[in-house]
Amino acid sequence: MTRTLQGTPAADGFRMPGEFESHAGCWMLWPERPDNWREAARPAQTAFAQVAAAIAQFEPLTMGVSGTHYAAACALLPADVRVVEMAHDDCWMRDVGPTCVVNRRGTVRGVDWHFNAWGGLAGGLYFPWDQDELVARKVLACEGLARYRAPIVNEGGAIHVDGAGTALVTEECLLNPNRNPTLTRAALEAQLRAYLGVTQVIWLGRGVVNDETGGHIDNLACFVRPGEVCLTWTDRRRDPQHAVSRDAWERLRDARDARGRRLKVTRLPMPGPLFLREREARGIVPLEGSRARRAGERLAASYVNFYIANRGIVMPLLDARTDRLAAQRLKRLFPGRRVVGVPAREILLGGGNIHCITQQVPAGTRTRSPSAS
Ligand code: KQY
Repeated sequence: MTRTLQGTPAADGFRMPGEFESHAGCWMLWPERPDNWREAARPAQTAFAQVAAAIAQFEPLTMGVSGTHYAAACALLPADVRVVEMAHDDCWMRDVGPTCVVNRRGTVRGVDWHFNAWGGLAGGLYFPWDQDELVARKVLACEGLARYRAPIVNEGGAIHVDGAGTALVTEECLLNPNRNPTLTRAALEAQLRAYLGVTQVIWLGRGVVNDETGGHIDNLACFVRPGEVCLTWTDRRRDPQHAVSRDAWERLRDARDARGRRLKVTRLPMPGPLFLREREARGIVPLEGSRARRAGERLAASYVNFYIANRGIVMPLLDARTDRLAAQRLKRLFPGRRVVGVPAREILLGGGNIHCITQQVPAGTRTRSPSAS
């Protein structure tokens, strides 16, 4: 069990650190559901195992796996990955895991948002999601970290922070009535201030075209460090993504961060456009109540969906025509880190990418206190 705290992180002197700050480790969940992952999730499991192995080179990695898949997952994962039995509805640890916050003394705590499968019964991706809803609490219990229960629906992929007072979000996602229909923009900002410890929220418009999360920021743009953002970009004017990225670029150009600075914005070329193939669609077993996938539909492919590990970047390889250029840009953006590419089309077919399937636990001086303080 983990201790649930009253109050809020900001009131208690906690803030969400940037992903580029030091980590104690990273958590993932194992892909299993055949209505989202083709061929009984086997190709996705290979891809997830490769991501886990890549991250484990840089920091401790824990994989949550259902009892049914436990032995098979252990056989695919490298020995240095910790495997724990954990029920879940799907495997998007970024969204169902805790958002960790730290204070000046190095104490780490976790925020447990309400989760409704990216839209609940009004456009969500599956039902039920009760096991996903328990994941953050279980991770915090395993880590010995105290928990704040936030009173809003939110996902880790819907927020990025610079760790220095600024949050980056999209209107498409946070203002979607299928998340928190009674909350205004101002009320949502107040919740982000309280639970992330930020003072400035930068609102972009829409997310990546056809992103089934309803426009998560983590597929569109992220902080590289305070004062610096990278943004998914296409020069193809007829591609609907062009207007989306252009609008984001203009908003970022006009924005100021929590310290009043202008942001430096680097454009990361987009792969594709990429589409779901007939053969891939055939391998998915449709289930009533889950989002159907159709051959020919556009995939929300973006290199921005990478994971920042201690001394490393784990990036998705998605398109042989653009992978190298994206990797070069990332190397320039993160000079102190080794860029490792993992073939990630199978993850993309499930609706997200490497950032969406990972969740970091920041380094602290007291991450495992017995009283979960
Ligand atoms: O963008 C993310 N953080 C998660 C993607 C979820 C896709 C669900 N099929």
